[in-house]
Amino acid sequence: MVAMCRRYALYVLSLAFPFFAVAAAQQTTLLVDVDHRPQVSLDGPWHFIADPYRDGWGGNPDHASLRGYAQNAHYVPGGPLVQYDFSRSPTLDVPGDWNSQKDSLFYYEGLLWYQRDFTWHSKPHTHLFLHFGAVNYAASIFVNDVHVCDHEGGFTPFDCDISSVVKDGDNFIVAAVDDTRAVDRVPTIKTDWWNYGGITRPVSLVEVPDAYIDDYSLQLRRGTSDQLDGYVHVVGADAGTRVALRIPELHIEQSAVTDTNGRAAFSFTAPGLELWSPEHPRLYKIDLQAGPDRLSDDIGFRTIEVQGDQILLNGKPIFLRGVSFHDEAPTRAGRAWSDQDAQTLLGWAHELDCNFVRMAHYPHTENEYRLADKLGIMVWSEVPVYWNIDWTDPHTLAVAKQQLSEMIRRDHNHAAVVLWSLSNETPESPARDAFLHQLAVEARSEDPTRLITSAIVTHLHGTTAALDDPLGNDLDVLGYNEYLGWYQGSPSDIPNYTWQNPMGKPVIVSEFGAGAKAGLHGPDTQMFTEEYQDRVFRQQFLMLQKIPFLRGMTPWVLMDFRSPMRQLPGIQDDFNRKGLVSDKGEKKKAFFTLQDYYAHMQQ
Ligand code: GCB
Repeated sequence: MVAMCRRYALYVLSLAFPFFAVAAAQQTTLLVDVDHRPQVSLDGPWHFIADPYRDGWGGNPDHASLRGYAQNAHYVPGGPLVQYDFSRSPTLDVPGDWNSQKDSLFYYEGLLWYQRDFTWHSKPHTHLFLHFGAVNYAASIFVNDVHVCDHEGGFTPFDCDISSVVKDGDNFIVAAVDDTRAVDRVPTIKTDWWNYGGITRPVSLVEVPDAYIDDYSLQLRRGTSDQLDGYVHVVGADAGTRVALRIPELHIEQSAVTDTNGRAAFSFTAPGLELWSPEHPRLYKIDLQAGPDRLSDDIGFRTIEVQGDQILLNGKPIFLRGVSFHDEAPTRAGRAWSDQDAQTLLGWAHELDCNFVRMAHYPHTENEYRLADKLGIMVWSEVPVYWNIDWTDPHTLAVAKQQLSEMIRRDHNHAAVVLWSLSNETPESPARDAFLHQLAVEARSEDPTRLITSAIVTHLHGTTAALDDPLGNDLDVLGYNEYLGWYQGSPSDIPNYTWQNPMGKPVIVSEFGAGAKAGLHGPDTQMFTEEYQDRVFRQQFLMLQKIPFLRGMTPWVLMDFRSPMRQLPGIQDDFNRKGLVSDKGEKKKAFFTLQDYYAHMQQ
């Protein structure tokens, strides 16, 4: 993590931005715990122009004077020729993907320009950041016609320092957002989920003092029950600046000074500390202060480690009763972002008696992680290195590393997060191994306190599942996906399969499942009925309970989600139907079967 503070600011700038031929912008940063800072929300209606021909980037060389939608041009009757005008253009709600807001944009993938005005009165000795919770996929941001930052990757936040361009009074923002799928992107061309485009998470203005805390971490040291280690990183502070850390409920007051890198290190004993666990999700209020900057957070303390094929939480073996889910908005479809979305999704997981969730296949909205901290639900958090991406392109590796670093940086203070996942179902090859090895090294150097995993395809040799993918050598916990009874074989054969674990590491079955249309009933041999799905779950349990090294499961999937790969009319209608709950919130039979199984599971 030490390395991360220094390295972090550099990599965003170094990423090429192949789709945007514009002057280089400043780099972005990522302010940790921005939700606990005072913010001015910029959520609400933003004007938009869909630009499939990319004309806003100056696509027409004969009309040089018309180039650049970054300008806030207005059409004036009787005035000069102007061929766009944001103020006359329709609006989209921010946050929100564009596909689920306008019928005309349902299948739209490409470039779309957003614009909104704001007023601002700066205070002396401050910096102003423009914060985006997530923009899918690539964003180029302009304030008052100045190109302020670029960002690539659709599921992590970024902050642009706009202090030097903001004016006293009226200002405007233009955001060029491009969700074109491409071979060098992460994810790449094909995924089994909807490529929801747009400014999908909240936007705000965040004012901080000239010297400000951009990152911190406080973790329980493995093998102890009261030893806390961490750091606070301050930007713009002289070496020797005093940083105070308080935990009022434990009567702890500590202080340290920044080094030449702006980093103040902490290490102290916290007598009487109560540990975080699913049964007792204890969070403590942590107050930080560096000069005039103050920040608070609610943090839990626990250890997570591996011993042989066991996973230990706070030193004791634990079984992870989980479920996988997409960041899909319950009952309205589209990308999830609100507190209500988080409460519904994690509320269902809680009802299932889960102590664990797999947030598939990319970093979810941060409010889900905060709620998981409060509810005591452990989290598997993943980057969208999905299926067969380009293992040899340096840009692809850079953008995968960037998304991994941003995920870890944003979420490393959430006790709920126990596993960082590097990938999902990647086909075996030496190039893949080399690529994912680099991600594993990166994750370990940035966060040595958590476990590393991946979801791997299970290869079957007859009725034997041999967990021997070489990727396992880089992991602490092996995730294996299998679809016995759906894509592979019949449900009646599932209990005949046996599992081998040559690496001797803990195993999570990270996916199994079957499709069912809510309300479609019939014989349990008929695919897409609730009865068929339910039978697959029951048969899976007969097999899973015989695997001696199984340490958890995250069946696929909590709720139906949109995917253009799922076309069957009257049944799928653009939804992957493997949900235990339908996209309308109807619980299927298998929901109650899993609930019952977890409720009776011996720990
Ligand atoms: C998988 C993928 C997941 C798909 C699922 C399915 O193996 O990891 O993203 O949605 O199968 O439903 O086929």
